[in-house]
Amino acid sequence: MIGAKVEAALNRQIKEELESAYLYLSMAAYFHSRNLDGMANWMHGQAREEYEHAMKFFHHVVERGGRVELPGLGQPRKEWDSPLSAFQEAYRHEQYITGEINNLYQLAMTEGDYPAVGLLQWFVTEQVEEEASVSRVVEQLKMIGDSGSGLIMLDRELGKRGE
Ligand code: OFO
Repeated sequence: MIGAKVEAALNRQIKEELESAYLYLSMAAYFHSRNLDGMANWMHGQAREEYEHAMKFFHHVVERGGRVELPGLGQPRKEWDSPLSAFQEAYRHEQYITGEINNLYQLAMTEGDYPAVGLLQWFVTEQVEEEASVSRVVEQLKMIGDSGSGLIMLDRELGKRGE
């Protein structure tokens, strides 16, 4: 049986993961509006991963005899100044989520909840990859600067995600 504190914290994280999916979907819509369909594709892939993350927490709570709660999601931002500023926000968001995962890990340790620690260990590792993949795109966009052809090439590459 899951303890009340960890149950509440994992429920909060389900919302965070779904809001992450929502944010990335909003970024996908922004990229479609800029005719950058490859970047939109990359964000759709990201949103799907976030949904899967939410489901990992969801099923953990259910399997441990807890009760999943689904409060309303916040409305994500809709516009960005440039592809770079959108990806920079995605990177900042991942850093924020890493902090949340680390806090959850700490809580699960303090509560002696080892099944949750096991689940969170997966997320600790996943966050390293999440940050690295977004940071890579941010750095490439910085290199591209104002080059339209560079942007189109990167858009093509990011369009291959999930192929
Ligand atoms: Fe769920 O990793 Fe991104 O937010």
